[in-house]
Amino acid sequence: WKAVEIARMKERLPLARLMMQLKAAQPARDFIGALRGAQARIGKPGLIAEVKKASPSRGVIQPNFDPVRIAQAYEAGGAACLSVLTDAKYFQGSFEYLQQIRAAGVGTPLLCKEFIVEAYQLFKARASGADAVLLIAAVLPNADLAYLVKASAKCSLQVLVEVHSVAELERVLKLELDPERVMLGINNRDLQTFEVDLQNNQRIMDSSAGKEVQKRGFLMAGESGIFTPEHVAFVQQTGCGAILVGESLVKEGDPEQAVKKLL
Ligand code: IGP
Repeated sequence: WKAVEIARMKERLPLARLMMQLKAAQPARDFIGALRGAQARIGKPGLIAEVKKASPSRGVIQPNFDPVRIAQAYEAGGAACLSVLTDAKYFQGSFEYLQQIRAAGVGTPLLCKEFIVEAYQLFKARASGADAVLLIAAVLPNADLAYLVKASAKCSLQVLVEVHSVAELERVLKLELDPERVMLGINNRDLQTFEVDLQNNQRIMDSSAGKEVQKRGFLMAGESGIFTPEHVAFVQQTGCGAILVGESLVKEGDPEQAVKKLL
């Protein structure tokens, strides 16, 4: 195990070099603001469209995967923000996709979709052009969550904190999070069984913790398993002002049309 860890560390850019890249990065964009703006404009949840090649539950979804083409198509279709999977192990993603999309001049704010457990990954995300990062409550104890949220703010990253149960939302509520810099997402896919259940979205939003986060002004996103305009309407009526959609947009040959059809 140690040997594997050491090999992995050696692949890493030394911290000092990464910090130089971080300093040279273009200023971050307002991810949450873009979603709120879209929501106000179209009267529907702001769309975070996901650039996704493969997933553990579905295998390769997009065989001729071209991240820049997909990102540009999502933007042309009217997505408010993009999510880019960078996790290599389970999703065949890459930080290079983020860089390429940013370098191609895509203007919508970008979320780095990575299993983040330490600050190094935040620096890497920002240096690669991300404007926001995902932090998953299920894999982070509250002390780590609090630390990573603070560290994100220090490098100008906004945060999407993901929960998939009422218990996790109650835990997250105990942290003092700022609704201007942090939004919350409800993942309707069970990460153990991969099953999707949109009722989960309703259950969590209707719980007292769900009502409390809405009262505190957090932008809420419904995530996973959203395939039709009816699904969008369902998630919206639970109180979500944003949605995160991957598979149903990537599966279609024409991602621009897919976005237009969904909204
Ligand atoms: C998108 P879908 O079912 O539309 O492809 O789901 C997104 O919600 C999903 O990719 C996701 C995810 C995650 C992936 C949500 N949370 C955490 C990896 C890690």
